[in-house]
Amino acid sequence: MELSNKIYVAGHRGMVGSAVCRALAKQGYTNVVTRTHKELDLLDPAAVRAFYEAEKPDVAVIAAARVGGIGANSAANALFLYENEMIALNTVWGAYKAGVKRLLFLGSTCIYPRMAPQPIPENALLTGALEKTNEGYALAKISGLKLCEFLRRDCGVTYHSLMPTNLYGTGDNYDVVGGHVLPTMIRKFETARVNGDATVPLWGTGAPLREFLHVDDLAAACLFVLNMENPPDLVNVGSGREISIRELAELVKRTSGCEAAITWDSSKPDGTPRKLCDTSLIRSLGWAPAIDLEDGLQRTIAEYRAAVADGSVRL
Ligand code: GFB
Repeated sequence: MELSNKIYVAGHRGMVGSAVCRALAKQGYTNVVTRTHKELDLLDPAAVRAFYEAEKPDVAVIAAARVGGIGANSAANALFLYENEMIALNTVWGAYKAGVKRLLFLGSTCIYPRMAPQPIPENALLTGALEKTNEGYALAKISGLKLCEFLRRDCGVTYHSLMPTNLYGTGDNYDVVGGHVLPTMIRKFETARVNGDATVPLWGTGAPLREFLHVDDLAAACLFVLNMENPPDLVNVGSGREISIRELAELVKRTSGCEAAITWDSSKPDGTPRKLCDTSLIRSLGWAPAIDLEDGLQRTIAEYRAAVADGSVRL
């Protein structure tokens, strides 16, 4: 990418899009185009086409999505499929029709089969059945990445995808019903610490294994692949470190300084048993994460406390 390139970041108010905007600004990119949800409805194909025709960006980064944790996904697979499918098709197809030559599409490692080999290599895609709790989201993201791959092959545009593992960090959503596990744990332990509660209720058995990546590491990976002339179609991004939900709970509890006891509600879903992505491809290309989970967590809890103090916590 050239510093003079006009770069459209879709979803700039979300955790991922805002991290990409911060990383671009830090690297000296000043020509960044954004639209709020109110200004541009990404579910509306005509509006998206008109936006691209008017702005004609050189590069598009698609970080817009309806996202949520296991609770939000499993309660609304239809909505997650519909909205994410529309966002993916409109933003990718619209870019192509307006002559955008370069596009990065962001997905999630839930696109891989539930029982994929671990760590999950990129070529595990479409080799087995998906995890049911987030099947709608996964199907939409698979459509988006396939559309990029087909357009690249058929029409010669450089459209490619990154599949990040579970993310956390600056600008996360702290909704305890629909949110992801890590921000939810931060909020639950912090609330219990402040209130002096005796217990913190968590979901499932604590046995599932997950991998976590700080969103600033993902943003660095986005710029890394965008600066490659010929990036692979599909690249995993992760920390390479697996941790059980039980161990994660102990780590968040310790970092927060909370003394409450943890209780597990096994009527709530565990989701996929294991989801560690194989990051050998991106590492072989020369990228590695810089923020380990302990440091990232400390920083995120400090940011959460500051947001609570000034009333800006995203829910
Ligand atoms: O992050 P999370 O909601 O989603 O949950 P997934 C991860 C694990 O944490 C599950 C457990 O095993 C949950 O049972 N968990 C324990 C909790 N306590 C809690 C809690 O209080 N809240 C939540 N939310 N979980 C999502 C997908 O899967 O990951 C999305 O649904 C997306 O599509 C995203 O791919 C990255 O890791 O299971």
